[in-house]
Amino acid sequence: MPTRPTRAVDSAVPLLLDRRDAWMEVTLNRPERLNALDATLHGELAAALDMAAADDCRAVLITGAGRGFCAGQDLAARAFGDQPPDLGASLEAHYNPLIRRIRALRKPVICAVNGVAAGAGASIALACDIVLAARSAKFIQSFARIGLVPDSGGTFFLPRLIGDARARALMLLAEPLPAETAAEWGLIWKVVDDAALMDTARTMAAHLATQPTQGLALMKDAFDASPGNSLDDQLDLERDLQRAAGRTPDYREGVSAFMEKRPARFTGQPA
Ligand code: LHQ
Repeated sequence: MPTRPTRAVDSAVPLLLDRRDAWMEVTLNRPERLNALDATLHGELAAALDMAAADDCRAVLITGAGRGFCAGQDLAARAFGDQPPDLGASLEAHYNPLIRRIRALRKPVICAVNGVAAGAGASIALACDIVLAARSAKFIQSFARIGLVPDSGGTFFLPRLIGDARARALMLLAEPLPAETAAEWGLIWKVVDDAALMDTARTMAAHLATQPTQGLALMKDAFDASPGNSLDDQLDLERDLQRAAGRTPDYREGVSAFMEKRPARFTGQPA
């Protein structure tokens, strides 16, 4: 998989990978189709995320080239034959593994939504840990416009983030949600001016790459388990996760740095 300068638009390469000091930038790069996903891009994205998982990078930033973030499935790639298509097979083969790969990463994943995020493209953004969006971006649950149901975790993430009433209406009406409203509603972390998006996202990725990576991964475990847990279950889980965090070198370093009144130098190493 080639490594290219991040914002170069070379549509012959559907995914750009840029390994920075201790973090990785992944750019969907089919700008002429608003970075819609076909089988090739899915393959490249899966390989990039596997690389990020195995690599010693400590944060991942996902964004899109051109004026869109991702328009979901490439509809031009879905030829209709005599028989109705099995879209479930497509989810099983590509989309569900993609969402699982993002959620399983043991390092923070930032999404910089540079433009429209539609269909599964919106779900990909919501699967990330921290979502920043350009002020001009919008989120569209566009499935109803083509007779489909929201997928790629959309019906999991949306009601949890913004509540059932707003999630249902967004999905049934397929109306675009401006990035500023998405932030007001708690769908995403923050909106920034378009021109500041990538600097803001990269500064955040560089910061997270200096943080206690193991502790952050354990924190993600707590959030992932929370919706299905009772308070008792969650208290037990926090006990176990804190036990694990307390055994990491970064806990020792964090306390030492505090006591010595100096900045911590976290390594992200496991116990
Ligand atoms: C596209 C696409 C696109 C191809 C823009 N495909 N070319 C999972 C499992 C299996 C199957 C089905 O789906 C799924 C999950 C899904 O993601 S389903 C949802 C699929 N996505 C959509 O329905 C969104 C379709 N796109 C749009 O509604 C609009 O393009 C949005 C609202 C995203 C942006 O609108 P505009 O800003 O007005 O841009 P545009 O429509 O003019 O698009 C620009 C170009 O990108 C255009 O090509 P052209 O050659 O005319 O310039 C579009 O055809 C192309 N494009 N989305 N998904």
